[in-house]
Amino acid sequence: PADLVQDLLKKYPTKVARKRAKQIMVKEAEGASTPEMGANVRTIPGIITMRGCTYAGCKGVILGPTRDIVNITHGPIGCGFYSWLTRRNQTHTETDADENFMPYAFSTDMNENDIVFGGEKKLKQAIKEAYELFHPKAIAIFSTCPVGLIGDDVHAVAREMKEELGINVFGFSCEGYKGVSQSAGHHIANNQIFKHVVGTKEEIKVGEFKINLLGEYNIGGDGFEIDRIMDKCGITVVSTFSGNSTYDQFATSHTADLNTVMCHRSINYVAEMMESKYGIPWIKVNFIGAEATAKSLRKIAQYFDSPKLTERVEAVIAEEMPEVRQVMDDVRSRTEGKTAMLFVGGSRAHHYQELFNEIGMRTISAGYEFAHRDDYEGRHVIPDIKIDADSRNIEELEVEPCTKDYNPRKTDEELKKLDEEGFKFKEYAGMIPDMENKSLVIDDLNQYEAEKLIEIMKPDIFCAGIKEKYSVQKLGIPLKQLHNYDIGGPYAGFKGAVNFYHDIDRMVNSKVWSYLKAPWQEKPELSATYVWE
Ligand code: CFM
Ligand code: HCA
Repeated sequence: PADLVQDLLKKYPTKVARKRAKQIMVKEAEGASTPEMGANVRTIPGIITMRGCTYAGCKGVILGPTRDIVNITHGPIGCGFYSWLTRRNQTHTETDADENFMPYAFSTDMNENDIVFGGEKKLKQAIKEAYELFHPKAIAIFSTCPVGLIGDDVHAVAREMKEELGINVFGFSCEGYKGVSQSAGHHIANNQIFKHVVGTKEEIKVGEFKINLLGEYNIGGDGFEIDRIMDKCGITVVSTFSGNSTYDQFATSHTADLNTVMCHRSINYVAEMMESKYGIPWIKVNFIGAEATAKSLRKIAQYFDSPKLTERVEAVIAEEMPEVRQVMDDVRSRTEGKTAMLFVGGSRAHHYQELFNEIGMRTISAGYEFAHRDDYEGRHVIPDIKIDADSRNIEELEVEPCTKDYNPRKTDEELKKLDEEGFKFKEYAGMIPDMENKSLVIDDLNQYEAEKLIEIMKPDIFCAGIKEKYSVQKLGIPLKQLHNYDIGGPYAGFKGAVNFYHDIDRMVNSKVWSYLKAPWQEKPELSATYVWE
């Protein structure tokens, strides 16, 4: 693998190679100390990155899947269009009378005139128009690059409109260039939702075991499958941030007794702030993979420490697993030993390794587009992460315990008991510890390196997004989109695992890929063989 890294870097100018080397790592043997992973730094100009922008992370990712807030993009129409349901997050209203604005793309459609004379008037007009047409509970404004460049004050407009219309109106300074990737957009989104919405309404959903599901965005219906399982277990999901969510779910989320975090990268901020302000502890969970789902359910049951819940969770697992095992074993007979590469976002490159393991497939290389060091190495490295100018750009909220609603959910004795049982709060071990020895970890992979990696390591499947899909498939390697799932999904929970096994089986065992010739197959001088030890 060390030679492989040299191979990947040798075409680069020296300075570029030196920078990229910090973001490429060979997983060392178990127990050996993990070197620092370079992450959350600017992409080198000229490199074709897989990343997206801060606006995409705020508007598209975090607020995109929520249905009854009118989300207005203040900017050119392309930004609004790009972030409009392109991630295939689904939603179901509870009754026909409930609002669902997700099929709409609201935008101020900024043009040259607005850039020269300012866009605030147009923004006010758009907010009024949206209000008159839809009478929503809330309106959110999202800033695109030109907004920050010309200095439109979206927050002043929001305050004025809130006063005038009597509904909640708030803005996001999530200009595309604000951070080094979409990750900055998550943080900006989390801050504003926390400041303007969380804790603003009294309890609506009651139940004995109440949780929030943080960092689950209902791509391909994943959230529906998790809700089905929770329902069966008798666990009440007060709010989901933000798959299939509503304004009232966010507003009442402080009434849950446990925060469970799926995508650590995008939402650990909300989990932390809710703990400080309301005393709600958080745990990391993962519902990608049948075994991981069972483990996460057991962890939730352990937290609530109720024999009734534990019994029910065990009964659900016992009921769901036989079908999963049957398909797992059957598919495994055809997928065992095949290899995968995963280069996705800030959490799925890790989570999906579980599903591949379940059908005997090995992840030989993986990486995130925009995760931070803690997502690679584990949360224990957070105190050592250098805060650079790009991160300092993003507001860090000071959060105090709420005088009205702060309520530690567990007594000291209860915490001690959990601790003795080995129960860990606020823990995320990161992707690298779960990876096989000698696998290759690469942050912010780019087009050039992707092609090179495929040429050398020839995986049986490559997982990434739409920008990578066709260039990879032209190399004769099937590409599974793990952002929008192509047309598949859900992949979460028990039923999702079954769907995934079937889809991967079809892809890695299809003959069609062998008919495609990659450039190095036509010109053997481009060929190389990678030997896995
Ligand atoms: Fe979290 Fe996500 Fe992801 Fe993400 Fe994303 Fe996404 Fe993703 Mo695309 S919040 S980090 S910014 S799990 S949109 S639903 S699929 S890159 S791995
Ligand atoms: C985003 C959204 C995205 C893009 C996916 C892709 C998503 O980053 O703005 O490149 O295919 O999941 O839709 O991550």
